[in-house]
Amino acid sequence: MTNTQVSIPCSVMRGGTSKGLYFLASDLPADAAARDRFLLAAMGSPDVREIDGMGGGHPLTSKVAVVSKSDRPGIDVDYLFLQVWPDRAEVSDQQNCGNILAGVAPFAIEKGLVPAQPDLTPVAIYMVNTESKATAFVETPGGLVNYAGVARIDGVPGTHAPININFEDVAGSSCGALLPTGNVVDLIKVPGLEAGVEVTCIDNGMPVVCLNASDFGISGYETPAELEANSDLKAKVEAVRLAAGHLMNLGDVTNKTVPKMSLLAKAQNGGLVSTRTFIPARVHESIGVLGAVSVATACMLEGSVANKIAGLQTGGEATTSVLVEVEHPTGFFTVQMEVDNSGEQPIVTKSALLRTARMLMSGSVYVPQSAWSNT
Ligand code: NQM
Repeated sequence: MTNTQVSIPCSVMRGGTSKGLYFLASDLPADAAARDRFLLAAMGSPDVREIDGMGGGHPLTSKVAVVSKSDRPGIDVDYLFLQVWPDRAEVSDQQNCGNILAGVAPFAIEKGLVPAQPDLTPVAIYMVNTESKATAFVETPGGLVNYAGVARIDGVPGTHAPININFEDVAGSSCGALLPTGNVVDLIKVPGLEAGVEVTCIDNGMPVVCLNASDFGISGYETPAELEANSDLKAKVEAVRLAAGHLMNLGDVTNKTVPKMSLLAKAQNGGLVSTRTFIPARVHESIGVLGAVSVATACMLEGSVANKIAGLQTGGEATTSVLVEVEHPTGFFTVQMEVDNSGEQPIVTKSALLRTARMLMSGSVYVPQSAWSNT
């Protein structure tokens, strides 16, 4: 604390392929508007470089986790995810984030919200944004969080301790149904695509629109920078997104970070499908966690845009466990899925995946006095 600045406790963590500020809810203003004003100042938003704050000038490094002890039965902690827009004075709670989620369990143990077990500590997390549950497993030898190990995730250099995460019942968590439009495929017509483009709108933890990259005149193997430089493509993708938002029960999504737009192509490196994902203004350097779960689920649904590209045969045994490798600009994202094939369409009953996370800094974040009101 100084005469002109206010500081509050904060940790900086890498969660999966994202990075953000982690707070205890009790340290932040209770009032949402006061909290958001504080977070914008802490991140340095609005400014494309976020130079006067902690943000990294990209949506993937301008994220916040708000964590508190939970009083829900069977749940250890509540996690609220907040996206701070780098270039707009806006904080959004409209989406969840499975990457930042990876840091929540170690943070909760470090901050004493969850007692560490002798070797491995399971942390049951209620994801406030989507009212759904995840369980993360953190190595805690001797009762201390271990960050070192041999687990590798694409998009992050080096190896770290594994954090396995299980999701159950995340279908329809933002849109109300796995297939929010009621269809496996819809046709959307926008300027420049007057004949219509086939889409699969899906929400298995993250609202995603699956598209065939070739329908947009691209290969689907371009780099994120090449895609971001293609203004004609960006305009078409955004027009389809705005139309899809209404069909997916999300209303006007002009200022929302969902749905994500995943342009798919045949896998090139032995995976199931290749992805390039608009999130939605920037292109993801890899793919979001729940975004990958939703794309992988779309691959299972017979006749979907993703299924046709992946060429996946569905059906067979009543319940199967499948390992799905989703390709992205910097490698693979592997999702383990349990699938119930007894109905007309397969149902994903459980998904599990590997992330890593690391505490980078723990201390205080400073904001100008004018950005703080503790109400
Ligand atoms: O889909 C980025 C990320 C995400 C979201 C985004 C995520 C998820 O990679 O669960 O993790 O799609 O905005 O952090």
